[in-house]
Amino acid sequence: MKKRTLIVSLSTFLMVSSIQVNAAEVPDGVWVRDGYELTVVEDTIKKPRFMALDKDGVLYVSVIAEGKILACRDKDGDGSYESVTPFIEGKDPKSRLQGVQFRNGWLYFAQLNAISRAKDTNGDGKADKVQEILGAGDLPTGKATGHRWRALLIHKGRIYTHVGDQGNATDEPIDASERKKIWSFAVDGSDKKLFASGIRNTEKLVVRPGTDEIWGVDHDVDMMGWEMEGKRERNSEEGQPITDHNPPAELNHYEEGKFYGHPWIVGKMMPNLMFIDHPDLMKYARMTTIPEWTMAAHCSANSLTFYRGNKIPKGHGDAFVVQKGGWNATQKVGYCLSRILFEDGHPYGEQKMVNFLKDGEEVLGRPTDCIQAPDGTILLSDDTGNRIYRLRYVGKKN
Ligand SMILES: [Ca+2]
Ligand SMILES: [Ca+2]
Ligand SMILES: [Ca+2]
Repeated sequence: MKKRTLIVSLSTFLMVSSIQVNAAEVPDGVWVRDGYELTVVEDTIKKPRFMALDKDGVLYVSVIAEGKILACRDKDGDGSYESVTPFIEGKDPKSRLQGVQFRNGWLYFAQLNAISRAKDTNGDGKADKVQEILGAGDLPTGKATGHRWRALLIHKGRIYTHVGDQGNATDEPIDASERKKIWSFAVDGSDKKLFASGIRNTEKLVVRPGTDEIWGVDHDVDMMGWEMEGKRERNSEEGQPITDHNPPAELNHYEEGKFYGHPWIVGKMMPNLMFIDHPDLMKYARMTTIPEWTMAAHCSANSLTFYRGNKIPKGHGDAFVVQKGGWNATQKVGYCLSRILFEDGHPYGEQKMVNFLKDGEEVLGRPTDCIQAPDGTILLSDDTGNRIYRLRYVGKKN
């Protein structure tokens, strides 16, 4: 990590020694779209995952590996966070504490087997009132295998969560398990309802501005062509011309009662090659709702936020998507923040905003989550480079 040289007198050092001096720079080689500025606003958290802001601008960051949610404060208002303290701690890393959302004074958080909410009632910055709303007996989980990150959305009195596939592409009747589905509950945990099905691994659900529409990005299957490509083990030298480019990652508009194809139908109504002889393939195709937008295969579209601000020209209503980069393509793909352009409620184009892949080979970061800050900037976490970045529109340079 490149650090600016800090020259401080001893007295200054003693005065500020309790405050973390945040001086990390963006790694050389990270590409940023013209007119935008990328800065590091936090670099002390190891493996930051998902983020939420409260009404006072406190940034909450989940750290799965440490079973914590950290509260980050920008005490001097310069946009970077010099105070990082635990808000929630002591959770089992295996419980995959990831999804966070702030609503009505509570920080809601999702784990593999629980959805809970927490509040700091005595102003010491740490949660002292924690209520489990849904526990292992209430929350559909299947077993603790496969995709273990539970999406979380609180919207209009309902809690939504997604329970991912227990494997890569599990072929079982749709109603045989509670997996591959979005479930909803009343905010007190009662009234469990199936919302949507045929979804492989959607880690975040968001509402499109001005609507009640629920959207998310779905990681699609790995190794789709391996049987045809003769591959027997990961990263063999035999090549994978089909798998490298298929199937695409999806941006979906999830609607109640709809089916999104997984595992039998991928992308825009293409059969999953693993199930080309499946007797029910056409039945599933006729049921499938296709993605609103598709992204590069194996880019690992991990999370998204809809832009509600007015600081990015024509940005209101566009979706920003983090593509973390995956393991299953021969050439590296993803490792970027992309902007999906919307018009009349539907996507029509995609722009790369930040690229953490240098010369197609060197990985300088793996963006994990993105959210919009009230000042109209975009925050993105990087759980591999261990940074939180801010993307700001600064105007076109001519
Ligand atoms: Ca600051
Ligand atoms: Ca407290
Ligand atoms: Ca799909």
